[in-house]
Amino acid sequence: MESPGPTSLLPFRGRLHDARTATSIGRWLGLAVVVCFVTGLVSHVLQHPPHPVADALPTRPVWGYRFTQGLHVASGTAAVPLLLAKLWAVYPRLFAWPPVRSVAHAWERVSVAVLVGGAVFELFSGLLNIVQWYPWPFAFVPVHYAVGWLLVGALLLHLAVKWPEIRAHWGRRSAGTVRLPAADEPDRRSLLAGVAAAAGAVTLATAGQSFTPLRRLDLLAPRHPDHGALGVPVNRTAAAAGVASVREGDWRLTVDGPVPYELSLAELGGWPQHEARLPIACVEGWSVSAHWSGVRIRDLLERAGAPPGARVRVVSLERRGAYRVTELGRSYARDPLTLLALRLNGHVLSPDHGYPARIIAPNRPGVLQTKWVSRLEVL
Ligand SMILES: Nc1nc2c(c(=O)[nH]1)N[C@H]1C(S)=C(S)[C@@H](COP(=O)(O)O)O[C@H]1N2
Ligand SMILES: [Mo]
Repeated sequence: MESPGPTSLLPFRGRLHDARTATSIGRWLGLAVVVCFVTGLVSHVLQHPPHPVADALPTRPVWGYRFTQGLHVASGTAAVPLLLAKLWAVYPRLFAWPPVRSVAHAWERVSVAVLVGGAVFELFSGLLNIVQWYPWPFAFVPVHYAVGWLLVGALLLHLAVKWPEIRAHWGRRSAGTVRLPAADEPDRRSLLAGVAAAAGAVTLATAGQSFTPLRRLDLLAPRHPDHGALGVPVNRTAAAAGVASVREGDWRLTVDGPVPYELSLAELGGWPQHEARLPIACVEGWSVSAHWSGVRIRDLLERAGAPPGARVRVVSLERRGAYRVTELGRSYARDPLTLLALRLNGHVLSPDHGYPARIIAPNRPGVLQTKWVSRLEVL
């Protein structure tokens, strides 16, 4: 047997575990990771805006978050089969001997450990979040976000270290110059076609949760755009949120500001009602467009004597829960499409959709579209 060079995989007898396979799968996986990271950043900024931009978040296009978050979950889902295939292609390197050849090599192995660990963690935690299963003691959002940076850092390092190999195997013709068995090429093509088919299949079977034209194919996603009262899925029901059914006469909207006031539901219904076609776009990837009507937030603020650049705190009837209090920055608060919605798709809100009143705003993560609103506070 030919004596293996330091980076050679030859001592391992299995075929196709070579740099060419790793590069071919790696570029698709890399693309998925980059798309996932960028769209994840968008989601982070919209959900937890840093102070300087909190009042200037873009409210157009109204479907912006629907698009980026759909892409976030779709690229993460497609990355699962790609990551498995990539790990299969490179796993013999785990057993390369000697395990550490130099200080530089030791660092490379550390970076690969971070890369693999980070990628597995991000995809696994993201998938479990989509099905709302949290079998871990930490908060999902901050950890998923922090590990995303770690992963991208390790990926950049990996690309830099592997650049010569990546370049040698990137194009079609370069195969000849790096002396890989030519007989492997048809099998490699079959393998890559299989991996592409797997990634395509999981994407097609889930994309319908946010891309409604594909909803008939939505077989694997936990939410279906057609399931739910009034044609809109429900992420957290009133029962799950511990919100008792609200009796019309008991509910009051309190608006706190320079000129505080209260409104009954009947009084609110007497205000000018505005309509908007806006999506609910959940961070978990599902989204649907819906027809809403209700009172403009900016009208309610004006009556409270709020200055034009005011922000608002929105408080729900919900007693506990991370999403019972949210804030509308200035750009949302003054947007004519931001409503305290009373109706959805032509009907009074259902209890699960936030009866009697909820927030709906353009280009806003679903998690911030607060249901069961009882109070607005001018900030
Ligand atoms: N008060 C309150 N509002 C809430 C939530 C919540 O748990 N509590 N969940 C949010 C989430 S995560 C989403 S995606 C949307 C879903 O709205 P829907 O159930 O009407 O589709 O409501 C949001 N509003
Ligand atoms: Mo959500």
